[in-house]
Amino acid sequence: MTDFFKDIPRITYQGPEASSEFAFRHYNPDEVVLGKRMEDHLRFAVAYWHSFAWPGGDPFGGQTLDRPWFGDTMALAKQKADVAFELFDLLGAPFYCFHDADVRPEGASFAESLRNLEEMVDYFGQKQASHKTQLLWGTANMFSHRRWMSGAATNPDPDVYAYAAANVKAMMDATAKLGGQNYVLWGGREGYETLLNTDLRAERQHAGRFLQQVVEYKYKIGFKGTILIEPKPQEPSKHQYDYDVATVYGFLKEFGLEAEVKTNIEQGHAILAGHSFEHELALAASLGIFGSIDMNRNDYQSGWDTDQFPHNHPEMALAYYEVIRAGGFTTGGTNFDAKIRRQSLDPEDLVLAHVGGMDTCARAMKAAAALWEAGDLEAARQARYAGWDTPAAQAMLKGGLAEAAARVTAEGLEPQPKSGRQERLENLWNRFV
Ligand code: XUL
Ligand code: CO
Repeated sequence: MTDFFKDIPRITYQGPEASSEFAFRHYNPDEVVLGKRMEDHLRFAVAYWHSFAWPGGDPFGGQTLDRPWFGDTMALAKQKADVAFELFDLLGAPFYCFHDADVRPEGASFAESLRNLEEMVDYFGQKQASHKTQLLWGTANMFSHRRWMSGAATNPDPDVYAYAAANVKAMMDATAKLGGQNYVLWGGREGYETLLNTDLRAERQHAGRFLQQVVEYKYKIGFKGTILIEPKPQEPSKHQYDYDVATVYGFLKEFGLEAEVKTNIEQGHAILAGHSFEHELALAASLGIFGSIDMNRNDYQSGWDTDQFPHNHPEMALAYYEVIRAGGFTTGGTNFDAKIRRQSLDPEDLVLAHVGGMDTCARAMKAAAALWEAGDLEAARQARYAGWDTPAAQAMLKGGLAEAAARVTAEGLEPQPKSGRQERLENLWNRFV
């Protein structure tokens, strides 16, 4: 045991009237909603990078957080892991997620970095064996070190492509060894800064072949998890290739991967792409590529990827409604890709940020589940499209344009506009949140 969280109690469900700050008011892991325990619906994960590796910097200033485990030795990396599992225990979190660079010191060579990673994977394996918390997903950080500045698989330098392959292979091996349920690829610098020096076609071909190699390797090692792509439109690159769900789907189709790869959709990334979170979730579900979510929020005024903890449950209810409509998570879950603010120095801040995030999501999920159970919204949606249930309507989809057009004169069609009832549906929605 470290003493980092000393005197902070284990967080338990105490109901909305709880008097302590250190309590769940809405997240009751054992409460059954839509036939499933809340814990199994939400599948919360803590993100290692924000909570244990981030020093508190912003574009104008450096480290504000002073953590006893900061430093480049294996002993400190293990201390960090000890503290991480203590937080997971306090929260009762079922999952965590990490990048290679979050957990091991960078070595002087790839071989040394790999040895460091493998030692940490063994350490995590021991921790997982004696704790509840398991691995939701692993991923490779191919954006922080200067070698990635012009991209990883899309780098003009083929040696960097090789280095990217080595990193992803190592992290897929690590994820498989730890029983991870997914493997995530977020194309941190897979994009461009200026078209003046960029061959879009070559970079796309290399990214597509790289992803095929990832899928081939998944089968080679018998990894049972899901491969996930995480869309984001910009930041750090000016333009990222995995812009949004629609763009990712087109990319997967081009390289024959649409049945192999799904999406990890992040709230803040959806907003940066000019969409709502629920739009991205609904679109992915409708395309059969919904996998998992990165939960957070951005500051709506600054336009930066500020990765804050969610605290707006009516907004999140719209998202969880789409998760429910999609049939819920299978291998995916709710990963808090969220960090405390750089002024939030205390260990309590780190714990309570997660408590608030988990409560916000639980409240949202319960509201969405109640509306789903009531069925009014789905009934209204079905009624709106009911005209398509007729044989004549279905026949139009089988025949050609001329046959469809012939109905107009043959049946004397004169379409009558019908109300979309938006405000009535919004009022219905508000009765549940
Ligand atoms: C960056 C981001 C990453 C990915 C994993 O915006 O979301 O943390 O989730 O690399
Ligand atoms: Co993310």
